[in-house]
Amino acid sequence: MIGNKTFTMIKPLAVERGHAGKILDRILEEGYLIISLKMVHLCKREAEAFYIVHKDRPFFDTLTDYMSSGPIVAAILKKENAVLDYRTLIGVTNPAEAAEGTMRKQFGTDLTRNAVHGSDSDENAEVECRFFFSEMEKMKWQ
Ligand code: 3AN
Repeated sequence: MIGNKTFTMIKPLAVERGHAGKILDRILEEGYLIISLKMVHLCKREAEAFYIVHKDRPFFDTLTDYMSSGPIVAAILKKENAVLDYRTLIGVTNPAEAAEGTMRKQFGTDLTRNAVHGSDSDENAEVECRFFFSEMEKMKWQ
C-alpha cells in the first residue's frame, strides 16, 4: 500500500470551530477514500511522541501544547500519489503564505494552528498511520 496512503489530522482549533465536516467533505470531493477515521484528544506526552522529530525545534513545546489542547480528527486517506497530492491540497505550513483554494488558507489561523496535518513522505505516512490506528481499525477493503 506504500505510495497510495497518507495520514492526516484535523487540528484542535479547526475541530473546535466546527470545520471537521467541511474538511472531510473536501477530502472526499478531491477523490480520497477515508479508510480509517477517529476523533481523539491527545495528552501532552502523546503529542510529543507524535512530533518527536521536531523535539529540538524552538516551536516544539508550543506545538505539542496546542496539539494536546483539544480533540483532533485523525484519518488515513487512500488515493494514487496520496502524500504529494495531499500536501498540495493542504498548502504550505504557514496559512498566510498558502495558495488560494488550499485547506490551510481556508481554515488555518497561524503557523501553529494551521488546520490540518499531512504526512511529508510515504515512510512517515506509514509511521503516522501506525501511531494512531491498529490493524483492526483499518478498513478490510483497503
Ligand atoms: P508541515 O506540517 O507543513 O509539514 P512541519 O512538519 O515543518 O510542517 O512542522 C510540523 C508542525 O509544526 C506544522 N504543521 C506547524 O503547525 C508547526 N510549525 C512548523 N514550523 C513552525 C514555526 N516556525 N513556528 C510555529 N510552529 C511551527
